[in-house]
Amino acid sequence: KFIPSKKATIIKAPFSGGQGKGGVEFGPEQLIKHGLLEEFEELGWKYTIADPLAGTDLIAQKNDPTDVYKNCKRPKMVSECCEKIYHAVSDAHAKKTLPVTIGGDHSIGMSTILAFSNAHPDGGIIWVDAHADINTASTTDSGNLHGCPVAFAMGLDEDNWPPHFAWLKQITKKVKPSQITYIGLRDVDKPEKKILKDLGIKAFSMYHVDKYGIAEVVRQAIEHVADGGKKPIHVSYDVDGIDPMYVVATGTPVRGGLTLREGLFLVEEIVNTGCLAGLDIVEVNPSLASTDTHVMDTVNTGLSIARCALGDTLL
Ligand code: NNH
Ligand code: MN
Ligand code: MN
Ligand code: MN
Repeated sequence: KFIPSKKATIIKAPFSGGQGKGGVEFGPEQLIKHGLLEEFEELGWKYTIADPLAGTDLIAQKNDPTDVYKNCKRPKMVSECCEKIYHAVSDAHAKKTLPVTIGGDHSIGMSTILAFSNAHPDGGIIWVDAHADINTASTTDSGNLHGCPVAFAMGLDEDNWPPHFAWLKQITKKVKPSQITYIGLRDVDKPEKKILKDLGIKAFSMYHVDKYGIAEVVRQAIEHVADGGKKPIHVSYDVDGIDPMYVVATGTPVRGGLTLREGLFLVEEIVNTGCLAGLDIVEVNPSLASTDTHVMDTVNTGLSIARCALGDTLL
């Protein structure tokens, strides 16, 4: 409905500065190596590839010990890279293509959802994750900005932002709390719980998935953010939303997550509404598994998410 042309822009975001571990920057190349582009072709999509971080010295930036602001780690690096990704995703929307951003860590979500909501002011966001990623610059305990993208996209606690985020401050239309909902939460920090409550953000934790079943949870999520399937939807998919028994190779695995089928079904249901207008697949870290089988389990999960999002179905 919103991308009738079956045209996509694949945005490579080999970014790891939003957290401390190495390896997540290899996510895009691993997914591509194992068949991401062929999936687009097989399912009848045309695509172009954007590489907004090409030419950025990501290794030097990640290792720059001076890049700290209060408790926030690598604000300069995160800000500079996220600005580039913001422009790439905005361009993809302007060309009426489906932006598919491949991480990298989840800090880039601040750019993808902000670009989405500026392109589609009435659109809704479904954030699939074990974590809420809504710590502010002040509440983050880890200092890892991949735990903060939703707060930045909403402009929460702007007064305490590292000064590097001036470009983001200038974007006046921020994501509204009513525009987003979560699926899969099970590891939410105490200050994040307060923010979710204070802002009245609708969230479906694993408790809700167990209690109502994934089909009802997705139905309610689509109802909440997209009027039941009348408005564009962006899915920001942190693969750690799925249980570590399927996805070991990710930076912060949390047990008790979505089954592989629940994690794919929710994408299939969103696609069935015809409303999918943006997608991120993040936190695939091929360096964090001890066997090739485990690496491939995780990479294949990312590929399966993409395939479902592109409308692979037997029906
Ligand atoms: N909430 C924690 C933090 O802010 C963990 C965030 N880690 C994630 N988020 N992987 O998806 O550091
Ligand atoms: Mn996340
Ligand atoms: Mn997570
Ligand atoms: Mn700019």
